Amino acid sequence: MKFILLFLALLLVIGVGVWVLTGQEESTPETNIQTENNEHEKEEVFAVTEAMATSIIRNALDDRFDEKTATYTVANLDGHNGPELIIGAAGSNIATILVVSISEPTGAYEHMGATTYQEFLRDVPEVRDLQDITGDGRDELFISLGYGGASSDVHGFLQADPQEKKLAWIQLRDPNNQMRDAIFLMGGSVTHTETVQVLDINGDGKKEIAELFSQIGKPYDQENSSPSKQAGELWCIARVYQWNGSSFDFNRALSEQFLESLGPSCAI
Ligand SMILES: [Ca+2]
Ligand SMILES: [Ca+2]
Repeated sequence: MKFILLFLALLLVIGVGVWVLTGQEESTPETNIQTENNEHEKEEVFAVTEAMATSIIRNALDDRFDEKTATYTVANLDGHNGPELIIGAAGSNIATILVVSISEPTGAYEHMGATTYQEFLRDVPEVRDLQDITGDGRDELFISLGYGGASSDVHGFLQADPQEKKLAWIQLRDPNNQMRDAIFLMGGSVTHTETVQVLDINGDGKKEIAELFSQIGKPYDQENSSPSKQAGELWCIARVYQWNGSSFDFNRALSEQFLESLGPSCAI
């Protein structure tokens, strides 16, 4: 009798063992498929809905900034792991540009850098263009920092560093050899206009930053340090900045080349 009980107990143990092993074998392929799906999802670029963006803006901005007037642009600044959101917002004399990386289609995000500054004009910053101007394959941010109507507007260039989670102004070396943030305060009037744009002046496939001023009357002494030419009633002044690996440096030869390439009225 004892032997029969032992035999039955043994059968039970073997049975349970086989059932567990079979169950594991069956579940193993499912686990693999699950892992593949997760990996696939990470590489997937998903759509950012307006509701998702609004919710992120509300969470990401602190109470110094007005979330209702905030602007946003969807970008891919790091080349993987889903889209980034570039948010521009302003408060009382203060404005910010911040980048968050949206890691999941649910709207979960990570902070990827921010720059906060005193407002130049009472306006909300907004992305004007995303372009790789440093030639490393990653886009820089060309931002409108404020628009003051016909008389003035402000633009700036920012570089995002996804690894360091930093967002910093691109550095510029001006004609007087001074380093400064790549922020351009453009004045404009009937007698004076200024523009800033990204162009390949010398056709080498790399982008330069070009400033062009035109005004009635000969430039003042200080502005004489930049190449200028007379075009009818107008005087045109050009400043071209070339990337040197860490900053955009004023380049006199390229500035002259740029001026020469312009038509009689200094139009591009
Ligand atoms: Ca770049
Ligand atoms: Ca070039």
